Amino acid sequence: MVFHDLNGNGTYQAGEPPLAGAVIWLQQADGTPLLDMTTGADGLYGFRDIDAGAYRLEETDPPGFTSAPGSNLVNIAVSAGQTTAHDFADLLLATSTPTATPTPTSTPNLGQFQVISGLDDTSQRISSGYNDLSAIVVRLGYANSNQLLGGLRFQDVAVPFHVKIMDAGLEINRTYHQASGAVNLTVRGAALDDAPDFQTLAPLAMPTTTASSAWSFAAITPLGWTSSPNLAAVVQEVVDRPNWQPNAALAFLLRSDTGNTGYLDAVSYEGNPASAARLRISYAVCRAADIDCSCQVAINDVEAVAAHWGLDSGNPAWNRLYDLVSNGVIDAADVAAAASAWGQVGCY
Ligand SMILES: [Ca+2]
Ligand SMILES: [Ca+2]
Ligand SMILES: [Ca+2]
Repeated sequence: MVFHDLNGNGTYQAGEPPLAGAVIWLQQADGTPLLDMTTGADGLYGFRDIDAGAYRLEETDPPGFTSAPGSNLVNIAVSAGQTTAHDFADLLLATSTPTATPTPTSTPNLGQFQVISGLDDTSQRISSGYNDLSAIVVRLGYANSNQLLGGLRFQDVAVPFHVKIMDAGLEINRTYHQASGAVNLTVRGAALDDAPDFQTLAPLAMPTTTASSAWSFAAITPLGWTSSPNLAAVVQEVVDRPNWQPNAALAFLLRSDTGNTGYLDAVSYEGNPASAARLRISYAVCRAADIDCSCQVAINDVEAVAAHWGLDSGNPAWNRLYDLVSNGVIDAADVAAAASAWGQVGCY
């Protein structure tokens, strides 16, 4: 018989319910299958007219049940003219709770920043190079026969290295939008560890991130504060730079798409500091060994550390990310540290 082992002692007691749906295989002693049957509501199974000899019985648990380790496979001896009985004791599977998807973090860290200097916002004409640093607006789009490259720089961006950027957005306060058309921008970050102001390095001279995001404005539409689409990929690329340090400056470059025929104006720091551009970033902090910042330390993280074994800080492929036991070289201690963190889940 197959029964629900209510008290978990492995043997049948009166009152323990029989189980339907268990599949019992009769096998030769070497495991070769001979016969099978599935239990009904009475939980009973049986095989008749078996030659004397050594056999095995194997149970497949009915749905929702499990068995003590090793108890699903038993050796039995059948003697001529005798009946051999074996009961399979099954246990109710613990009600499965939904598998928790690793949650990056329940309360993301949030940083909010604003342009705090007139040298930190500007509009540069792409063909002439004229850099309009001290205007009372940041003009974006097409004007004066030039497509424009806007620059917005934020100081003291208190976002640590090796974090997962969940969301990032620019906000500008539009005061004017020329009626002639939509303004479509491509937003990139300055690919710099600590971007200087736009007098020191004009927007056109700044290297840019590979990641970009489109930001489009319909003509006119309500003016005032306007938020960009999610720029997480752009910000991620900058804070993943091997030498990014928290409280460095982060600059954005807003390039007019070539099809633009009009422009919009956003308030600059010179126009009104309270209405200067803003940046908000929400992020999760990853465990040191969670190399790819997936909020879970998995085999790929251990492999990533191992793949850099032997590198020291003088090597161009060096990244402090892999130097878990910080001594300037990726060695066995770093791989061991990653391996011992394997399985840890979560970000902060
Ligand atoms: Ca300015
Ligand atoms: Ca990971
Ligand atoms: Ca090390």
